[in-house]
Amino acid sequence: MSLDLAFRRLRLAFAWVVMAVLAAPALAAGTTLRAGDLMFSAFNADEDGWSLVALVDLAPGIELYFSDNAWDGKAFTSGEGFLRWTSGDSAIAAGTWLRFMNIDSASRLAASNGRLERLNIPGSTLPNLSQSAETLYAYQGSDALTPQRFVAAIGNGDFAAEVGGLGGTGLTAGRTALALPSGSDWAEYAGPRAPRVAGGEAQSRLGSVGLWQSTVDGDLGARMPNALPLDVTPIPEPWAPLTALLGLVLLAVHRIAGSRSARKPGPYGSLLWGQRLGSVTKPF
Ligand SMILES: [Ca+2]
Ligand SMILES: [Ca+2]
Repeated sequence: MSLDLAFRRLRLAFAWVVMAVLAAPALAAGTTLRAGDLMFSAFNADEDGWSLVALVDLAPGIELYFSDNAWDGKAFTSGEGFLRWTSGDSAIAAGTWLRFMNIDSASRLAASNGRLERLNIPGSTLPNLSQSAETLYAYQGSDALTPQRFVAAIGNGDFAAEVGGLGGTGLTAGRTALALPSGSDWAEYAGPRAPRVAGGEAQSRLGSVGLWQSTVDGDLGARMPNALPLDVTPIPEPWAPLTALLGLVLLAVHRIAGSRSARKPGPYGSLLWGQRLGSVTKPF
């Protein structure tokens, strides 16, 4: 391959990289969620409620299921409950704290955004958070019994198989699934909310139990979670501007070399870097 051709290909490759960086969406959007797009941010077994924080901008019409039944790797066991949340007609900005409260009460059950409802499914009963051996899942699917995308989980039973494991969910403890200390009846993320943190970093922080506060006793049923939004403004990758700058420098050098070659035709003036004396330079 001639030096000229290699140079052209290198310049084209840089152009593609620069365009890809500039065109890449910073955050996911739409009604289909990925693991970690929503993360648990508070858990209250005294109130029977929890909160989630959105790490991406949520389009209107999101549908999400919750269950405190145990997932055995292929299906949910029975005996506990199922809920469905629909986000409504409004978009929800990344960083928003979403609260789900009093889920054990048909009359007081509510959500800070959208609509929360209990589902009557044969074999299931009342959803009710326990302060031990509990796992709570958030997921999307064709119905409550058919999860297709697990989004997040939280539990105080170390995700043991008998209380609800992570097998087959695609969730990872310490990342998209949070294992609270055994016996926790109240817990809340207490780590940084600002300055801004990129979505992936926020997910890592929310999944790190070391950044949570928790208790194993007392009645904290009336305790409100801290709903201060999490600043998840995307931070550009540090290498992106460097890549763009390098591409521009390369382009400028290439054009200068081509210009000099065109102005000084001769046995030496038409040579580019590394070309042997006597080779032919093609203008470009
Ligand atoms: Ca359970
Ligand atoms: Ca339960």
